[in-house]
Amino acid sequence: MSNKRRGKIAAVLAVCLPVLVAGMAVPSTADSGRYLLEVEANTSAERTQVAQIGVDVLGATKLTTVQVVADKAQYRALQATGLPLKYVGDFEQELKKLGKVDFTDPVPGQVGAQDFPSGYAGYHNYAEMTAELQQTVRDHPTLASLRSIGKSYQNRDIYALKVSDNVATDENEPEVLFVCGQHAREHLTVEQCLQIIKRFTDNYATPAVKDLVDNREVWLVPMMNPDGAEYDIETGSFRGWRKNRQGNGTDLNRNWGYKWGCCGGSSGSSTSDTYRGTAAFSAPETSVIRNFVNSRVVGGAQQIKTFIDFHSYSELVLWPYGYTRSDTDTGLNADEARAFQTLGRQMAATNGYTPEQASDLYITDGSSDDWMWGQHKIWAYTFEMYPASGSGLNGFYPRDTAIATQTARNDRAVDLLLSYSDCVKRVIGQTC
Ligand code: 0X9
Ligand code: CA
Ligand code: CA
Ligand code: ZN
Repeated sequence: MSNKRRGKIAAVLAVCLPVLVAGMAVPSTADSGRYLLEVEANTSAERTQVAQIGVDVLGATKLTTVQVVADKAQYRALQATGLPLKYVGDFEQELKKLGKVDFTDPVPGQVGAQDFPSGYAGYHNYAEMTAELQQTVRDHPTLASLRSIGKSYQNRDIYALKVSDNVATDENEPEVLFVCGQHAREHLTVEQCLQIIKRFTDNYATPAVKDLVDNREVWLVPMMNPDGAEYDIETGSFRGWRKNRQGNGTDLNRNWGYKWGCCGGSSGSSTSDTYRGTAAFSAPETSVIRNFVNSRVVGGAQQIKTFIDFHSYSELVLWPYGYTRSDTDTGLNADEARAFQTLGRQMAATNGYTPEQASDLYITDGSSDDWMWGQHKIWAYTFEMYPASGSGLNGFYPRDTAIATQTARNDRAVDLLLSYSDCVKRVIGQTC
C-alpha cells in the first residue's frame, strides 16, 4: 500500500472515530476500544496536560508530537483540548503486527510461549537474563559477583551484579548504579545493562576499561521489573505492558518516595498507566531498590555517587527534577543544576540524544531520579534509548538486530559518567 493511500485511510479513520466512539457498530477485530494516536503538543505544559488525561504516553518525537494509547473516553478528552490529533491504529491490531513467538527458540523446560516473537530472539527473557548473569560470574569470578537484592511482587529474584577489581571486597572506590527494565515493555534497556556487564568483563583487558573497572564499583540491576517483563511476552506476542503486576499494576517510576504524588505528574487511578500506587514504595520492586541504595550508606556516607535509569524510547538524556519545571529547588542549587546540565550535555554529545531537564518532557512525580538526588544526592540521570521516534507501540519493540548498535551507542556516555563519579562537580571546574 502506498504511503499516500495509508495516509488517506488514516485520515478517514480519524474522521470516523468520533462516530465509532458514539457507539456505531464496528467489526470487533478492528476495534479493541484502545487507540494509538499522535498528539501535537509543543510545550511541557501541553504534554503534561495530555499525560494528565490518563492516556499511556509512549514517547515524544522532537518534543512536538507525543504517541499515546487512549481509550474512548480519553480520546474524547484529548479532542476537547483542541490539540491536533492523528489516529494511527488500533492498539491490539498494531501489537499483533509485531509478530508471534518463534517456537524454535523455547526456554528449556518451558512449554509454550514466555519468550520473544521471531525477530526478537536476541532479547533476554527473565530465565535467559539470569543464566547470562550466572555465566558472567563463572567466567569472571574476581571481577563480577551476583546477588539477589529482594523479590518482586510475584516472588522473582531481583538481581544486582557488581563489577570491580577485587569484587568480593568492599573497597573505597566511587560506586555507580545502573538500573534497567523498570518499565516492562522497555526490553532494549535490559540489553543495555547486559551489554555494559559484557563490556566491563569480557573486555577488561582493554586498558581504558581496566582503568575504569579497577577504580569504580559498578552495580547493575538489569531487570528491575521481571514480573512485568515476563507478562509482556508470555502470550507469544507483545502486550505493550508498562507497570508491575501488583493488582492492576503500579507504574514503578511514579512510586518512589521523593515528593511522591505531589505535583500532578502521576495518577491515583489504579487502571492508569501512570498509577503511583497506594503509598510511596508500595511496590515491592521500588522498595527493593530503595533498601539496596539505603544499604550503601556506609559510615554515614552514600557510596553510590552516580546513577542512570535506562528507559525507552525518544533518545533523551534527562536530569532532575521531574516534579517541577524550575531548574533549582530544595536540595538542588544553581551550581548543582549547572553540573547536572553540563555532564548531561556532554553525555548527550557522545550518543546523539537530546539533553534536557526531565520536566521539559512532562511533569512526573515519584520518579527514580528525583528520589536518588532528593534523598541521597546521587547524580541521577534518566536515559531514554532508541528510537528517537516511533509510530505507536513499535518504538518499544525494535528488532534484535538493533541491540548491538543501540547499546554500544552509550559506551562513551557510560564511561564518562564513571570517570566523573569521583567528583561530578569537576565537570564545572569545582572540587568536591
Ligand atoms: O514517564 C516516564 O517514566 C519516562 N518515560 S517512559 O516513556 N520510559 O515511561 C520519563 C521520565 C521522565 N521524568 C523523569 N525522569 N523524572
Ligand atoms: Ca574494586
Ligand atoms: Ca565501596
Ligand atoms: Zn520507561
